[in-house]
Amino acid sequence: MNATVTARAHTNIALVKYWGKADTELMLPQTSSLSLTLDQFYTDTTVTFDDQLTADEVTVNDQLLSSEAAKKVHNFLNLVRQQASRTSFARVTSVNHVPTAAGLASSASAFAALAGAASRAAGMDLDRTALSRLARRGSGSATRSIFGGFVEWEAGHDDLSSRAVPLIEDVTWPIAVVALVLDPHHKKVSSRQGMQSSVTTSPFYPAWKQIVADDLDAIKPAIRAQDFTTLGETLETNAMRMHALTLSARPPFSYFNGDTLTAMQTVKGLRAAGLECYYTLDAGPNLKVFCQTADVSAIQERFARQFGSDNVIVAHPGPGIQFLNKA
Ligand code: 2P0
Repeated sequence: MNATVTARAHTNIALVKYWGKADTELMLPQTSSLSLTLDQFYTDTTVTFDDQLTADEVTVNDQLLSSEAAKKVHNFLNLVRQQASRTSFARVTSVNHVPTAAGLASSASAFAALAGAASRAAGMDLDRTALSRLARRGSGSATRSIFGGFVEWEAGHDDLSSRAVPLIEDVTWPIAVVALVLDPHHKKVSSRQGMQSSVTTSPFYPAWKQIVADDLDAIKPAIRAQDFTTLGETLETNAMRMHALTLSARPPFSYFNGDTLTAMQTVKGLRAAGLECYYTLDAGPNLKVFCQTADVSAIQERFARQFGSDNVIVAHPGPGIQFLNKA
């Protein structure tokens, strides 16, 4: 009897970024990182191992992937097969739930959901710490999406010690993230390439490692104390310092576009007008603006006027991995 398992994992936004690997095979990061799991963006993935299959079959959003496009998934399934002592191929069906056309889908939710569904379908019963270590092998940021709320990925020094630890899973702090879709297209420089280039060519990289350590020391007590100003100032500065690694790489590159800079100015303007909010952004131009829920309508309205209401999505803290069926 082949088990079919469906898992749901939400994406996360890093407040203290992961930007560089120490070990590309084991996917060990150069530094720890810290994120907030979000409720609005998630992936549902169903996996069945089937002796009748002659290759892994991967469907994403109703489209069957070519073997080239499915390579990362196939490599990940090889790892699961090895750990579970299984040989059969798998049928993987994945649906990304993103409120608008694109731009915010993420390898974090994808590999977290795949780790959960594939490991259970292969007969393993991993706890969430072990699941976070497995998800890490698919994509670094997926390590953190196993847990809900505020999550730290402890860098560690080997496969066992590099895993996610929840800081506060059930977030009662009334905060929100206003996500701006400024360019829904695929990024030109992948995170994987971008961070590798930053590690090997930016002269600022050693400073970045110290920055992350200091920012983690500042942000964890701020989260526990619900100190929004320290949280916001730390996450905004951390994001800009991460992006300074791209600008200082050789050759230099950037994920910003014109709208990114315009939206940053709007955040500053909102702050000057007494609406406290702070931005962060990842390996793409789309800004995510942190605010307190009391201010969210006014901030959402401001950005809707600027970029169109379809391009403004409000998210809140979200849950960790869920299994939707086990039969
Ligand atoms: C993060 N990012 O901490 C950082 C900030 C993007 C900017 O993790 O190579 O898709 O699969 O480990 O996880 C995006 O990189 O890269 C990312 P891989 P991943 O969220």
